[in-house]
Amino acid sequence: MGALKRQVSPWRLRLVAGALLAGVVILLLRAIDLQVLNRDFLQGQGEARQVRTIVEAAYRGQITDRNGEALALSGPVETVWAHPGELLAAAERLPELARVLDTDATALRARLDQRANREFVYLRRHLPPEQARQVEALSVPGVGLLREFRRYYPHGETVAHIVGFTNIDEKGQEGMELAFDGWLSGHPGAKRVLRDRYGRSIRDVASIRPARDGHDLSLTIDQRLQFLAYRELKAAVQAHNAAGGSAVLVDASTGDILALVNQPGYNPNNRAQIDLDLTRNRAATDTLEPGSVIKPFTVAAALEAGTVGLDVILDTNPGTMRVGRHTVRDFRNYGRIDLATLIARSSNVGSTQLALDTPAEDFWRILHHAGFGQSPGVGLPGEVSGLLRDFPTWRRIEQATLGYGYGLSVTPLHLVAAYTVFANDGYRVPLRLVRTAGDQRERQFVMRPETAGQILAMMEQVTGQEGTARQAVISGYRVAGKTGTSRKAAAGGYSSDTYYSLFVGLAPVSNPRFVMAVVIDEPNAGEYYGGAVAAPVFSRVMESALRLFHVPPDKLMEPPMQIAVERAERRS
Ligand code: 59J
Repeated sequence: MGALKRQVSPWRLRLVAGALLAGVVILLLRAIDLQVLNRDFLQGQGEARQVRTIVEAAYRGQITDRNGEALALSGPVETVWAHPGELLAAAERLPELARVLDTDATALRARLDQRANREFVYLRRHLPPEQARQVEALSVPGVGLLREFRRYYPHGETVAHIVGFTNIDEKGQEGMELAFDGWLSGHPGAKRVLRDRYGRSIRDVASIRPARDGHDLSLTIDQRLQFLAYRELKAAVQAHNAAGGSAVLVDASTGDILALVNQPGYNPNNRAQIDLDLTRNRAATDTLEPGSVIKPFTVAAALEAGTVGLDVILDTNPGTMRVGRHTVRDFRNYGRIDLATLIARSSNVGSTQLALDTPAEDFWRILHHAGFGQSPGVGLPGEVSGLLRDFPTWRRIEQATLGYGYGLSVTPLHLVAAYTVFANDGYRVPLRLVRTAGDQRERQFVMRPETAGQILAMMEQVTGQEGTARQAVISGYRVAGKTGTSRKAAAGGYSSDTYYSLFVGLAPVSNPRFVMAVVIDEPNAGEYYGGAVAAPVFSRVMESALRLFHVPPDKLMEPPMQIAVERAERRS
């Protein structure tokens, strides 16, 4: 058919060509805009999906005992995290992921749905490396791994009250972990990494800030003695059905705390089950009225002030003494006694006479310099100062009861620190728990060397035939110390059936090497005298310490033992 040639007018042709040309120009301009002018912005947008800033965990320092034995250390673990959006986009993979993580797929799904518009969510923290490799092998989109550290306490319960523990983020919560958190923790780093679409890091893009590792902390503890003290204290608390107890063993000349234990205890590796009442370091935080273990200071104050001479004979008849409306009682009537007998038998009446005859200021000064009412300065969290009232406020009855250990409050740490005086010619040695601490504090003068030596000799009689603590003896070594049995303070006075049993002592007498305090709280199985309940713990742990440190014996062994040794020597 004859085509009807359509007439295209030249103006129209030009119009179309012009429009096409304009289109090309616009496209070109847009291309230039994208490729050149807006390039950085857009490229950044694209990469934002792949580049992540991640935290680089810092390595937390170890806590060790004095011989380098690890008490707290951090091991590498892997934490699994996810980008909820990306992972939900691959929801069909959730069941296999849940299986490797030991969780329920429905619960996992719910968790992700709840957090769908976040960038980061933990799926499982602190996995062992083998399990983490399984997660990695699945290559599930949106799932990533993060290197972290987990704290382990190889000696568990035995040293828990000293070391303390961290939370899941390795932040110190108790003990040295808390007190030295800054020193141990270091500083976490941050870096930018490029991730592939499975959430795996492919390469580091930039380090924003490198992780700075924490420092190690070396304690004065000897873990071997710590374990022995733990075992003996626990056995005694159990045997006497007691509410609790503490024992502290120190090096007499350096003040180094070699063992410090409390009952009840806890396992720091079971973080989820830690009962806060069990974490208290009673030796540093719990005060008590010390009772008779104060008497050596009462006698010392009387000698120092010149109230009495060394050869004084005190008349304690009839075994009771009235002070105002209060009656001071002895266990039985000791009659006329010298100072050594006062200590050996533990006369409340004799102590009261000395305390009342000594000027308050002189008595106060000895107690104050011995450290009572002041912080022991060990640096344990919650460490308390106890209470010793200033002498100008003392009433007569207070001065009397202070003489046999009531009306002041102390911790076991105070007692062990105070008794270093008798091992160091009258100077108190400050206690320490950290070996790296540079600030060596000065010794405190408390009493003249002669007085300290005289009291030490009296305290040796406590473990003698006539003393209250035959059970503190150690074969081969001379032992000095003081027992105490104190009724616990109760509403409106003193309980008639709950007690603290105490023993504080040192050995060997000829050149004291160790000082130890033992406190048993509410023994409840019949026996409750300090000599029967606390002294045996002292004796067992002290004997181990003397032998472990090869301290030369200073006492002839009892004949049967001597004969056995000689026989053994002849045989070899
Ligand atoms: C005692 C006290 C309480 C406080 C008394 C212990 C007082 C007192 C008010 C009766 C048990 C008891 C301020 S006893 O530690 O004298 O260690 O081997 O608790 O006296 O006036 O049924 N210690 N203990 N006293 N209070 N107030 C003796 C003594 C001591 C022994 C034994 C038996 C008390 C020899 C204690 C021990 O030296």
